[in-house]
Amino acid sequence: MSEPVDQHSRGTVAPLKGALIGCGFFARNHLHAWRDIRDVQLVALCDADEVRLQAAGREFGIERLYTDAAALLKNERLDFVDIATTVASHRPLVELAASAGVAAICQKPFAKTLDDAYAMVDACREAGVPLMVHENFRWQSAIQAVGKALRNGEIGAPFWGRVSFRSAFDVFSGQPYLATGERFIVEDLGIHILDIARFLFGDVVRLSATTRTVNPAIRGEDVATILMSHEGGVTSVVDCSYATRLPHEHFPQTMIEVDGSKGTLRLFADYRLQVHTATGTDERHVAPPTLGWASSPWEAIQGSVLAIEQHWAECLRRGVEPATSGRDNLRTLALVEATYLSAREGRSVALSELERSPAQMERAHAQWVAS
Ligand code: NAD
Ligand code: 89V
Repeated sequence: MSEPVDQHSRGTVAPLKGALIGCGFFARNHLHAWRDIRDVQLVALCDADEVRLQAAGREFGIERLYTDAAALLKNERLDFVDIATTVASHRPLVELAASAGVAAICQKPFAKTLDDAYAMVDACREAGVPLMVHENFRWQSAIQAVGKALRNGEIGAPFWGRVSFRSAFDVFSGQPYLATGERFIVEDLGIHILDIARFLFGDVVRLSATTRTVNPAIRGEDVATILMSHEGGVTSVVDCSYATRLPHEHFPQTMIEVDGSKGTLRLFADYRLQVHTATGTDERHVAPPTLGWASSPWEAIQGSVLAIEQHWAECLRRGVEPATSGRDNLRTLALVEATYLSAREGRSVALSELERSPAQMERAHAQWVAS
């Protein structure tokens, strides 16, 4: 993980000016992390809920407060907005930012549908503004360490992998909306685990999935098992559950197994990374960074929020596309849609089925050429 960007304190560049839209449950992590990044200054906050807005403003010492995002974008001179609202407002808010010519970060799930996501990517491309999805799980220090070991060829060419998240942690007390939506684990949590599989093994050609609802108190599915064939030839299993009672609760840790042509890699509980080859077995501790504001058991997620925000600031300054850009996230979102389709219809799904229609592709290409 990169160190905080410190050009501002050296006086070489002006800080990037940002505003946060959405001051709810998860936004506290965004606020703490932005405060840790020295060349970014959050100058304003927005939330439709006046009470939440005032509380966040007081706690983080931010005085310019808005209950309306359009007013925020009209009155403030911003380098970017960070959208941390729930999914229903993502498309209108991203389009609002694009129409104001302001770069945007959007929390996951990026959009309710793939059509909305394509429209958001198009809007930002047409406006010439950068767009990043806050897809933070791949930015956890343990996941980055796994990616680095694979890229370095430590176990040769991977041919099989498993990315696993099994828990019975009560996510509903902090995020009550998770219990009432028609969709749950794949859209909310599986999206991260599918993105990790893409990050480690590349894009997916075909998948087959099952889903189940075990907890009778919720509406959506809380168990999903997905078998995927990746473009480079890796076969992977992504499995997620919020109905799994284990002797030790490891929320929010992701466990990983990878078999390669020269050895095996295992990410065990408590951030123990094991790499085994013919020359021996190496064990590393790949724990999250120690942050003054972190709170158990959220440390790995909180560390990843800081890492993705640092990545955004670096990309914005250098004018390069973030790793989890809107464009990139279309492929993660397609895995979510393919999972639901496969589970619903009881068949395997080729990702090509979810690509844009030829007419849509033609329109997007014409816009791309014109821009
Ligand atoms: P929340 O309901 O606690 O907070 C959302 C806030 O946005 C509310 O205060 C609401 O008033 C405000 N809001 C909604 N629409 C608005 C609009 N149009 N203008 C201004 N304010 C508006 O939700 P949350 O649990 O904080 O989740 C927010 C997002 O973060 C969700 O998309 C969720 O999936 C995501 N999330 C991500 C992670 C992660 O690790 N990446 C973890 C938890 C939640
Ligand atoms: O990351 C998330 O989106 C969260 C949680 C980890 C609780 O599932 O909703």
